[in-house]
Amino acid sequence: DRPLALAAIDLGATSGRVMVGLLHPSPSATTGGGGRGDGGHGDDDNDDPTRRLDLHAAHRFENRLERRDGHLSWDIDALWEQVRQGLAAAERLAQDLGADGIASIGVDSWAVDYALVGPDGERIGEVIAYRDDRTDGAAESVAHRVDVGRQFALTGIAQQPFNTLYQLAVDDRLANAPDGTQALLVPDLLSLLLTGERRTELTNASTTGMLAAGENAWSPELLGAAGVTKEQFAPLVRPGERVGTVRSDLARELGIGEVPVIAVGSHDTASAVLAVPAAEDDPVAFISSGTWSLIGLELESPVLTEAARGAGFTNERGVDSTYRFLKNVAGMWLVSESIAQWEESGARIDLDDLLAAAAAVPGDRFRINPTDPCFLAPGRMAGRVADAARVIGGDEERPRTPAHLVRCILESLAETYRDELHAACRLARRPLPERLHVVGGGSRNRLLNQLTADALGIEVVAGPMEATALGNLTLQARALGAIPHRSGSIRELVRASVELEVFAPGGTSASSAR
Ligand code: LFR
Repeated sequence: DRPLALAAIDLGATSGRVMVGLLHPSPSATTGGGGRGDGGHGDDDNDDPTRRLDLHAAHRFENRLERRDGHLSWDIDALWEQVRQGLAAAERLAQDLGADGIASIGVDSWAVDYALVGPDGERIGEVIAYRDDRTDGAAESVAHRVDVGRQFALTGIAQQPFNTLYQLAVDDRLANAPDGTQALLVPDLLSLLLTGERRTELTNASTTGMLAAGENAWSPELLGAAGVTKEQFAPLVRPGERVGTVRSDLARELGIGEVPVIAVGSHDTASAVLAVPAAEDDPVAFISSGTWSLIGLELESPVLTEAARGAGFTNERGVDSTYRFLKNVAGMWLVSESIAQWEESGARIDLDDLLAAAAAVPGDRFRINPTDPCFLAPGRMAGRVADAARVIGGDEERPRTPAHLVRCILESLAETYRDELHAACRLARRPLPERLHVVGGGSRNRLLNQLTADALGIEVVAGPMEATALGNLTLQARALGAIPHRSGSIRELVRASVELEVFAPGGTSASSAR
């Protein structure tokens, strides 16, 4: 029996990747368990706790913000070219690994950003990035139409300057666009390029700030506040449903099959939290740690109170009707943008060396507030962090070296995680959970994990690092019927597939056996 290979297209703000997930047939199926010779599709005989999904990188590439037509934008044509190369590489890799090629594809990326697509399917203009300053003042003017309390009560989404709602409200291209033009979120644009089908995936749709809380429908009032109609969006699709099939000309060109494109949690954070290796039930406490640190609780219903709004919390849709009650905290962005500044002035910085140096310098000297929107824009980050740093100990006025500055960032993050997790629990009326799961690229940061465990006084479970790709792939596996469609099956598969490291308060860490 051959393994089943699935491809995840996973785009982050600083890098993208096409990953292959390889799901081996259940051992019982290969020993001739009878009637299971199809590689494990479509029946509950696949409910085998020893099954694993192995991750293989087919293609990695950089992504960066660029100024185009006067706005910070994404080079979407370059990303599409990398995705195509990645899919061709994924097919070859899948075959080398003994599979029949890739059996399906799923796409996820950062949230909120969109392309305008004309009725002919051509993109209109650039994909402007959420860190662009065109939204300065937009939230305030939308608030004159629908006040902020009502916006939150209707959607559960925090009023962040970059929400699609505010981007659309100031998008002057819409007025001149031909009839039939639609806004497609970035993963939905890629799914359109792959299949020719237009859909709006639900988890990412929630980040627009226009989806009605608790419903799979737009809020007419907020569409109106943004100056758009529901016809300017493609029909909603739930994660796990099929978007379409890869266009035959594209399949031929890339040497891949005409395989299904499956809607996954196309908001990267939705896929990452799906792959939190939790055995516990609601509420699961998590940090999805990458460019941003998204910290909060996974819940079965949104928290729509005025107190939650006032505290800056949001209720984003998750896979399987879950809600992520969370706060956006500037995460590794603070470090990566500081490194960019040092490198511009000629330094060569290795992240691991920098983190080791940060661990070696004294702590408790400086603090910043990593939830302050002043850190949203790119540029001169090390300087801005040093300017913002408050002295809390020692006799230096400013963090002097990269190591001191990074130490300040990480200690500030750990304390913010503590405060925000406590706030989330208070607002959702839940006790502090026994452990906090940290997933994503930032979960490799051992100093930060330890500082977080110490600040919170609870266990920090670090990993998987590639949670977003794993959430994307495991949902495809379930949609194809290769793992059972029951609650918990995805997280079980993740737990069987990854190694985790546990950080206990007070300084000892332990690796888990698989
Ligand atoms: C993380 C993320 C966050 C979202 C921000 C902007 O990559 O998707 O969840 O708030 O980027 O899209």
